[in-house]
Amino acid sequence: MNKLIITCAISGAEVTKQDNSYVPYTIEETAEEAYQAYLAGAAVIHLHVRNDDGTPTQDQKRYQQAIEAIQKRCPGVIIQPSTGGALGMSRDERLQPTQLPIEMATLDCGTLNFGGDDIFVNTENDIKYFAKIMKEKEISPELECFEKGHIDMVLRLHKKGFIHAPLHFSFVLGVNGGMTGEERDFLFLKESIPDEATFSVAGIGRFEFPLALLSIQHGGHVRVGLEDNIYISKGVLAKGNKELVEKVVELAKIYKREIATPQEARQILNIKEKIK
Ligand code: KMH
Ligand code: ZN
Repeated sequence: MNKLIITCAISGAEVTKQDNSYVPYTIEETAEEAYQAYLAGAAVIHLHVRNDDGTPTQDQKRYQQAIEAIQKRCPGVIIQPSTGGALGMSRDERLQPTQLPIEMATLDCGTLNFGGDDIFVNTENDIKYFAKIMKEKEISPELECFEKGHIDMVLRLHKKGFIHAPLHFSFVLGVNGGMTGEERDFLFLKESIPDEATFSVAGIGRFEFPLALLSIQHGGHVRVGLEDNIYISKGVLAKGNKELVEKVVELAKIYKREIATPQEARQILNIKEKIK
């Protein structure tokens, strides 16, 4: 089978040190968590940045500092900044990291409830706007889909020329307000994308490892990390992103999936290399 790309979502925008003390805030903590994930086998770092007090920010300079620090510690790793940012941010605020010479970024493909009164807004026009900028800047979009309607949106916008191939989907399942992460949900989404598309799965909370295993079994890729899940097993906090990535590496052995290096990940995903 093809090699397995592990993405590590090291920080997110919502999870805090109160939830898990390993959630990185400072540039040094962010670089260290990325480094530990990279050593464990992550080829891609999905990146949100925080101010030192933990508040989420999409500030371009803060991203630049974090990216430089990560590149220094993790030679060749693919850095995938978030354009989702945190709830309530404007389009242009969210898009700031795309001003940097990045290879990949997330593209969130639809609006959804996000628990309580929260809504994560991604209108059709938002998606077109984000996709246009990523196309112009030759940034590979990771197409984050939280439910089936988001896949339909991608396919429609791809047909109309707004979203460019190659299509690389990320099924983010188990968000309170999105699609759940049972096996049937995964299979439905997997069958809904074109054969030539690639996909990764990010299971939220208790869905993280069962979905990782399913994706490994079905030739897909996997995202784990403290953004999505803070536990290594039921009730036991993970001692950092490293443990979560290590667990995926163990799961991969069950189906004899080798782990892709960052360079192999670039080939699999057809990413235009930008780092020196
Ligand atoms: N923080 C969430 C509201 C992304 O990175 O593109 C959005 C998010 C998605 O994390
Ligand atoms: Zn994210």
